[in-house]
Amino acid sequence: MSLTVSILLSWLARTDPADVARVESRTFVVTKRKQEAIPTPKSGIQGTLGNWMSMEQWKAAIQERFPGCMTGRTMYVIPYSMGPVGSPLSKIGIELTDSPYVAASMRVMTRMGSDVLDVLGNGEFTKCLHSVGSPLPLSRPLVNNWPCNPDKTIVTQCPETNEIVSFGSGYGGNSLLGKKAFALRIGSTIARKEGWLAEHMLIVGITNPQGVKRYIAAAFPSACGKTNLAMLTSTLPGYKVECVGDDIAWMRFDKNGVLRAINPENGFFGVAPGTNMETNPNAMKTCEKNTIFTNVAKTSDGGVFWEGMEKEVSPDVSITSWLGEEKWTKSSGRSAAHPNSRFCCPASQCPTIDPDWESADGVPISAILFGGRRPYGVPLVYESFSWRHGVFIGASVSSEATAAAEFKGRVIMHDPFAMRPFFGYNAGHYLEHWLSMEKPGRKLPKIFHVNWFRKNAKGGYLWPGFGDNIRVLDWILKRCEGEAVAQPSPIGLLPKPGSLNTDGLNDLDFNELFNLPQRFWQDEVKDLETYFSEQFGDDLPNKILAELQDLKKRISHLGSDY
Ligand code: GTP
Ligand code: SPV
Ligand code: MN
Repeated sequence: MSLTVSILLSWLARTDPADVARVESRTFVVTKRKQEAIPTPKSGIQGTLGNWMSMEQWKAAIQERFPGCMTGRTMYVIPYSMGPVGSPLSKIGIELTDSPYVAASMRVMTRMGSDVLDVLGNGEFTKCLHSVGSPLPLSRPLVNNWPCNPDKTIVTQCPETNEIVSFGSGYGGNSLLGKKAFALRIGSTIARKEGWLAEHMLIVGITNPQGVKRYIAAAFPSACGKTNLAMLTSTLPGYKVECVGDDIAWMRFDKNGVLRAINPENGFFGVAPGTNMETNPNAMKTCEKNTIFTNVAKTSDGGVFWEGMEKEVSPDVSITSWLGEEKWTKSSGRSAAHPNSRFCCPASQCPTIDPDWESADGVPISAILFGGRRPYGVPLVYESFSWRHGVFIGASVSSEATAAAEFKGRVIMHDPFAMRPFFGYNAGHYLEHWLSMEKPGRKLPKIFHVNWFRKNAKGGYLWPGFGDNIRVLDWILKRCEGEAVAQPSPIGLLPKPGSLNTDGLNDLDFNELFNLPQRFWQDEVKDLETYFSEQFGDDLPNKILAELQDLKKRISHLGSDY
């Protein structure tokens, strides 16, 4: 594959089925002291808030893997900027890789090229080293022409030396090192030092029918709807929704106390399945050209296909699945595209890209949303009582496991701030950092929790989602304007009856969407008590524990009809 060709046309990459997602169990933060990297779990408990490696283990792991690992391959040297080249908020990295797929994808996802070196001069940059770990001649059979080395895969970040070293996987966040490894893991450590926030959040601008524009940032775990919310097409008339970013936000308070956000990325690496002209027409238009597809299916007329595109392919084309199965049909029982298949395309191609998406100052954030896939008990939307309660809500985020990492099944997993796989330092210290943002003179954004994924007894979604999520954003914007459309409940502020615009939604079961089953919330609190004490141990900030105790007291008053 040649670099120039791949950015003019679209390209379909199919990976070795052994290399299809981030590998959390093989991702490590390297520090001198373990407590810097991860909280100390209760004794006998396996920690889930990241993995730590010592400097010595790291050096040994590199020594074991890297000598000779690029033999016979081309090494690409990729200078890149996270954030617009030369902006004071931007950071520079240089990635060495032996994967042309990575070089081409980084060209889309970051600002890459020699102008980055001009800006860098003798300045500081994050050193990124990546190899697919498959020197020539091959010692392992090549599957789908996708070299990788799953047995030896590791993704390591060392904040103290400002280095990222990744081996064995060519996939997504494992190899496009500007994304999760730099912008979140290394980024969060720099942010803590410098007093700002590096977050797993989309950024979206919404202009209401009165012409008032506000920006919202939202943290949802992987495959929980960030890209979709960032590119939302409103089903309510008169709203304009514009996209600043779909995955990562770097945010800092300016001298006027306003939280301002930039999207450090230059492209979207979006989940393909489920994306179509009804759910996300903007994403479909963004990936029409100059796109690198990974693990989607292809059609006999030269197009792409994935689950959700059934209405968008002509019935006379034949489909080749991501596994290369020709004349694929649904009756095979296997999916055409891998559930974590992706499109990688330039943000500038998004029809709703915000005019300020590259603004050096960032955009002002009025509200922060947390959310996840919660099939039971968690209402469509609620607002925090305070910043501190909002940080508690962020710390309590849970979601059904998804295909974006190696987990199997539909278990509900804790994912504080949607950052569990991406913390670059001790998650307890991270919560402290968030709590410390509350300072006099700052205009703190309001904090909300949303859940598009509550289900009815038959297993169907109670809420239509996608473009109809504007109805929830509309309520949130009203709250930002100070409108009295909220009423207290034990878990937070809920919409007052009639304040959520549900015009035209006929079969909505409002009670099922908003009720707070006491039993569910008692279990939720119990589970959080166990989770916080087992996983964060002494690193849990007292204020978070106090919020949990307050919630426990409040839900004891829950009646059966809430
Ligand atoms: P990552 O890129 O992995 O971080 O995921 P993401 O958070 O950007 O999620 P994305 O927007 O790609 O959505 C993931 C899946 O959830 C897709 O299959 C979507 O079609 C589906 N989805 C997104 N928003 C909604 C919604 O409002 N309702 C429902 N039911 N599904 C949604
Ligand atoms: C995610 O898993 O949150 C992604 C995909 O956006 S990856 O870049 O592989 O991390
Ligand atoms: Mn996404």
